[in-house]
Amino acid sequence: MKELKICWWARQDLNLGPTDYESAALTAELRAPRTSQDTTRERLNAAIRLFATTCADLLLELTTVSAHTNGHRYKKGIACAMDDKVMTRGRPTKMTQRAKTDELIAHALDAFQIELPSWGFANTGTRFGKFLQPAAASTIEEKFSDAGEVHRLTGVCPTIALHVLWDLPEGATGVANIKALAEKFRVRPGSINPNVFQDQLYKYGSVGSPVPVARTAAMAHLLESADLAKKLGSRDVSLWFADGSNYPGTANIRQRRKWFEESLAALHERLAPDQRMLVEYKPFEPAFYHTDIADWGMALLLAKKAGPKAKVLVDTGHHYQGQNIEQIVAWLLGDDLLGGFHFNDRRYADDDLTLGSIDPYQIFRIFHEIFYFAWETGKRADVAYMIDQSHNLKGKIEAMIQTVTTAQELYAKAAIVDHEKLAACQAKCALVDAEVCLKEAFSTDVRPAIREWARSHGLPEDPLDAFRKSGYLERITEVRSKRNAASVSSYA
Ligand code: PSV
Ligand code: MN
Repeated sequence: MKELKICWWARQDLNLGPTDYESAALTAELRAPRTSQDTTRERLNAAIRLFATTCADLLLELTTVSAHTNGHRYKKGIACAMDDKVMTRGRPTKMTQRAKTDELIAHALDAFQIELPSWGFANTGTRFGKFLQPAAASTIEEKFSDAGEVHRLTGVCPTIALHVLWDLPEGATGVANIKALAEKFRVRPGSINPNVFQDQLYKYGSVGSPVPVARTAAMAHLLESADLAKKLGSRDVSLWFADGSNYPGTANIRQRRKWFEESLAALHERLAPDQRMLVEYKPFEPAFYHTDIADWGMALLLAKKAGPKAKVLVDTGHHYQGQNIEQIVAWLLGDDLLGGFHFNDRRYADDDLTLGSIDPYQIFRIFHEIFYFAWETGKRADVAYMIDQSHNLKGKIEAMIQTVTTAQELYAKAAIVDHEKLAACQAKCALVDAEVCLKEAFSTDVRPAIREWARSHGLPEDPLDAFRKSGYLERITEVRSKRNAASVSSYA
C-alpha cells in the first residue's frame, strides 16, 4: 500500500501533478537526505518517499513556486524550493475538488499545442468538384495570414504544416520567403509534408513504383524535403504515400515493400539527429485494391526498420470502420513509436470532417490513453498534434477555430480522469466503476475552466466570437473574392 502511494506521488510529481502536490513533494525534498552524487531525480524520489511517509495528508502550497509539468518550469520549481526563504512561505491548505480540477486543466492546456495545416485554408472539394469560398487562401502568404489569425485568437497554434509542392513549389528558393512570413504572421513552419503523389510520374506509385524513374524522383523529393525541413527549423518530415494498386495481381506487394524499406532507410540517414520522420498509413484511397502502407502495423514495421528517428503518424480518418484507434495509440505509446496525429473526424471513410463532430468520445479516449500512459510511466509522450482537415463547406477559419477549441475541450476532459481511482477499479475488475470513472471526466463541463485559462493568458474567452467581431473575414473577403470566383471548380 505504501509502495503504491509512493509511486503515485512520483508520477504526479514527475509529470502531470497539480502544483499543490508538486510543491508538497518539493518541500519534502528539502528534508530528504542528499549526497553529492545523487541526481535530481533520485533526490526527488527519496524526497517523495519521505513525503509519503511523513506528511501524506498535508498539502503545502508554495505560492511563489510555479512547479508546472514541463521540464523547464519544473526545474525552476526545484531551484526555488531549495531556497529556504521560499520554504518558509509554505502554508498548509486544502484545495476544493473544483479548484484541483481547474488547476489540472490549466496545467494540461499550458502544455497543449496543435498544428494547423496550410491546405486547410485553401479551396478544397471532393472528386465531384469544389465549392469555392470567397475568403479562401490561395497564396502561401494568405495561408500564413489565416493561420496567424487562428493562433492570435487561440494561443495554441504556433506552427503551420507545409506541403512541399503546394507551399514551396520552388524548393529551397522559397525558404527565405517562408521565414519572412513566419516572422510577419508569428507562426513558425511546422511539419514538412513531401508530395510524391500528384505528378503524372507517380501513376503507379512513388518509392514503391515499378518504374525506376518514379522511384528515383520520389527519393530525390524526400531527401530535398528533409533538407528543406532542416533549413526551416522544422523537426518533423511527415510522410504519406498514395502508393498502391487497383486490381488483384497487378502489383508485387513484397517487392514494393522492399523498395519502401530502402527508401525510408535512406531518408532516415539524411535526417539531422533532432529530426524525426513520421510514417502515416491509410487503408485505401486513392488506391482501391491494396495500399502499400495500409495500416498501423505496416507503418510500425517500416518505421522500426528505418531507425529510431522514425515514428508512426495516426491520422484519425485512416482506419477501417469500427477500428479501436485508442488501442493503437496505447500500443504505439508503449513502444515509443507514436510520433503524432493528423486530427479530423469521419463517418464513413477519410471524410476530413471537423474533429469531434461525429464522435467526440473517441478523441477523448485517445487523449485519455496518452494521459494514462504519462501517469503510469512518469514519461511525457513526445507527440505532435496536427490537424488534417479540409472544410469544403464550412468557413475555413471558423472551422479551424472550432477544431482547436474542440481539441482543447476533449484534452481537458481527458486530463481530469482520476487515474488512481481508475487503476484501482481496473485492478479489482470493478467494471462499472471503471467506466463511470472515465465517463465522469468526459461529462464534466470543462468550458468554464478553459475560459478562465484563456482569460489568464490574455486570450479571448470565446475565440470564435472574437474572430467574428474582428473584421478579419470581411477584410480578406474583399481582397480575395474576385480571384476565388475566377478559379476552377470542376472535377473534369
Ligand atoms: C492523405 O489523405 C492525407 O491524410 C495526408 O496526410 C496528406 O498529406 C493530406 O491528407 C493531404 O490533405
Ligand atoms: Mn493525414
